[in-house]
Amino acid sequence: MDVTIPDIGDAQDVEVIEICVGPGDAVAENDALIVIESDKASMEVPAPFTGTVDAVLVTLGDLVNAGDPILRMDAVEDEQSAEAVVPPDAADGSIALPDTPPVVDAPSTARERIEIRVPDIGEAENVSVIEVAVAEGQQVGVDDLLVVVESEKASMEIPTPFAGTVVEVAVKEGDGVEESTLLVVLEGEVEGPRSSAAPEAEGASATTVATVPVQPVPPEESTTGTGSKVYAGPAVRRLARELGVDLVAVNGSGARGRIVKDDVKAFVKQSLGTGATPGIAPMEAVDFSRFGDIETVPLSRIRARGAANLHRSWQHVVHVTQHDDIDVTDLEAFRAALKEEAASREVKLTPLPFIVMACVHALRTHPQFNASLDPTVTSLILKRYHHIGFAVDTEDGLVVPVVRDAGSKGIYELAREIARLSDAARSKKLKPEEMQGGSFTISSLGAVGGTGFTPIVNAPEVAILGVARLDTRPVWDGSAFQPRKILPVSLSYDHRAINGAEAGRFVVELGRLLGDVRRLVL
Ligand code: CAO
Repeated sequence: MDVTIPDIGDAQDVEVIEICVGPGDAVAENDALIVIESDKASMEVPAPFTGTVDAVLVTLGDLVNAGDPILRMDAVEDEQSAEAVVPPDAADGSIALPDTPPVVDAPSTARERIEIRVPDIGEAENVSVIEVAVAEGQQVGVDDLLVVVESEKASMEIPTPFAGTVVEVAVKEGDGVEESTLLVVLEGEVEGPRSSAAPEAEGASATTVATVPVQPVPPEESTTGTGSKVYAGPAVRRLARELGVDLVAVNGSGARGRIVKDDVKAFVKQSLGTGATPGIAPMEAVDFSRFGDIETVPLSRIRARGAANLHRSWQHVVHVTQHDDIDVTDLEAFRAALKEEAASREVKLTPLPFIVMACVHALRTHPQFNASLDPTVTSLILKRYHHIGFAVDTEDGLVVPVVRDAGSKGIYELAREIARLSDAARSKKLKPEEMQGGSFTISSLGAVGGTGFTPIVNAPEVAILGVARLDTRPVWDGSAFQPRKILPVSLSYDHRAINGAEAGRFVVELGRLLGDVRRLVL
């Protein structure tokens, strides 16, 4: 049997926001099948009978109307008498999705006292106020939410049809209400139409009283729009969707753990304050002094900014790290041979300028490593320049100056530029433009130590080379162990832009170049 969307009043093109079952699921009568949501309310469509879900005919985001089939169910034998279209009519189960503003008439000119009362709620029982969204003295605009009420099966927002000032809030969360219960009194310039209910004169003042009929609460058979896992009303769900908050992570402070708007806002605020990702529960503040002596040291501006940038890269980039060992025995012999010459030129020749040069060569033959993804991740922007950033460890934190046009520089020039930029970084004299425009980064911890690490890509670049400490190791040459100088490297890359095989080939190419630096002149 096809289960269809029941009568949903005037509402049209109502969105499917949750699918609670899948093919093969056994469901009992009244179990939630899907959740739909209009502008003003969300609600579950329940199973009309006990049975098994055969096929789900809608997907998330579909817009549905009364009568549209949503899924196919096999009924359990003795339940076969159930109607195919359920609930069959308004008397026993239609869902009134409020969609239109209150019907009011008779324009008004003076300041008015407007009473917002609970409208006709059919035969709904146990209707209670679950959220009071305004306070006395608060200014409200047309359609601002005033109160949310909930029956056993449906939640319902009551917005204001007029702008004005809240002069009285007559209910509080948890109050039981029924038709005509006074909820809120507003005072304001009523420019729009007014209640068709007869205005009454307010004895104590010169204002007019207008009783505003608001949208009906769905009848008792309609079901709550809160979904199966999260207890929140439609306005809260909408706010959460707009802010990208997963309500599962939010603690509800309302009655019976219901999530209210303030909970969502507090969650986002806390997430932003801690740099956490919306939707992921932020780290809680811990009073470590309970466990022993502590000292709180503020982060330097460079460290704090670096932390934010690293976190952003960590979240956006799909990191993979390719490790390899490069035999640099010949390079080290060459470097040693150049020591005196370098000294006479007043240059300190470390392995880094050779690594920079080798990287530029490898980037020329593997241009996808010298690139950035566009923010929509639909194209790769290949850069024809080779500006190589390198991480400098300073007292205030990590700084990444950039060697411009590294491919046009010889080894001594590269060595001089690296020394100049690292001195400037450590003495805080780097100019902003000397830290911009990098197309690939090298992070060398060789002087510090370690056998390997996973550097974080300096986004929007797509790759970074980590260099660990070179060491003399025994390497088997086929007949004996030979002492060889081995340089461990770790290439982290953005897997969205680069495949593993490409990364493997890039590192092998680096090995060929650093293994025999004569190749750098080819
Ligand atoms: N293995 C072994 N020794 C190495 C080496 C390596 N991979 N790389 C450099 N060395 C040696 C140098 O040859 C030099 O030796 P001598 O003093 O005997 O000549 C010594 O270590 C110090 O080198 P250096 O640090 O002065 O120069 P450099 O060109 O290697 O590096 C710079 C310059 C600025 C990159 C470095 O000083 C630095 O700050 N590194 C830290 C980077 C960092 O913090 N990265 C982590 C960031 S998180 O991704």
